[in-house]
Amino acid sequence: MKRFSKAILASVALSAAVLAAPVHALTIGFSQIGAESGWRSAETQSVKEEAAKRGFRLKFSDAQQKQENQIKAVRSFIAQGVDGIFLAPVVETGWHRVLKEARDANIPVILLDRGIKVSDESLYLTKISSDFVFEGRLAGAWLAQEMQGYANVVELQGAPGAAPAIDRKKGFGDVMDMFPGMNITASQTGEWTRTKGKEVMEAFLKAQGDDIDAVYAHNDDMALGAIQAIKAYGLTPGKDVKVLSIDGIKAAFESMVAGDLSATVDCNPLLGPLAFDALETALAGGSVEKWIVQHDKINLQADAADMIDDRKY
Ligand code: GYE
Repeated sequence: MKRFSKAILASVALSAAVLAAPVHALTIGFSQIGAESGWRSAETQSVKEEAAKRGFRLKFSDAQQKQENQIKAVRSFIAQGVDGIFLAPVVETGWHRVLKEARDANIPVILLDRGIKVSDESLYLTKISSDFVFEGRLAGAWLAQEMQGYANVVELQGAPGAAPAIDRKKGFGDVMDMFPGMNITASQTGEWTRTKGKEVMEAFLKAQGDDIDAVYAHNDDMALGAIQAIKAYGLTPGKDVKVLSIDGIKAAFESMVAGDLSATVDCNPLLGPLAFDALETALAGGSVEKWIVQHDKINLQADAADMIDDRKY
């Protein structure tokens, strides 16, 4: 009897162990551009938190702003047989070959926060991003009204070749072209960072000084760097020079509360939930829109104090 009960106990224990074994956890490879801005760090955090929440294994790669590192990472994810790839493409071009390798391996690729230029849209499942041309137009419309149609504007562009830099410049320029009194007197990349934004603004001030009425920065980090340069030059941001940017990060709201930054256009970085929703839909055989567009609005200095506690990034 004793031997018999031991056998039963052993088989019960074995089946309990088998039942408790985790179902095959899905794996996602995430090729992130880097950590150049507060916005980018918020996006990374959103994806990592959502992966943990949904029980995905996450393979994360920081490309340090280099496309060749992103291509290497995507190839590595393919070789490891991941179930899906998230790619935040640092520039618009040069993706055809590696995305074809992912498609040939039947691995869905989701573009996060930026678009790419490819002739064959079947190379990626979907793009989850804002409409950067709209953001630029919204920024331009606010500035033209704020300056009553007359201002010398200097522009701090994002990194060359990046979709948001190209499109935010286009959108803003579309509106400036409607106002003969609004002139972009200088435009240069600040590479998305505070340090470079400050450096470029110092050069603008050296060249144009008090003639600068406004600064349009493609992201908050460059705007905050420019504000440091404006103060060091002896001018008062928000009074002598209006500073306007895009992203809507917490530090931008703090700057608006302090009276420095005048306005910032939202650009949602919390794309983790949307990205995993799209992937899970595709893996279950469902269809996904080619562009899951995020809708943005402008945030003004006068409202910042009431809004800052509710900001999610
Ligand atoms: O505006 C900037 C980041 O791709 C929308 O990249 C993103 C941009 C964002 O470096 O802060």
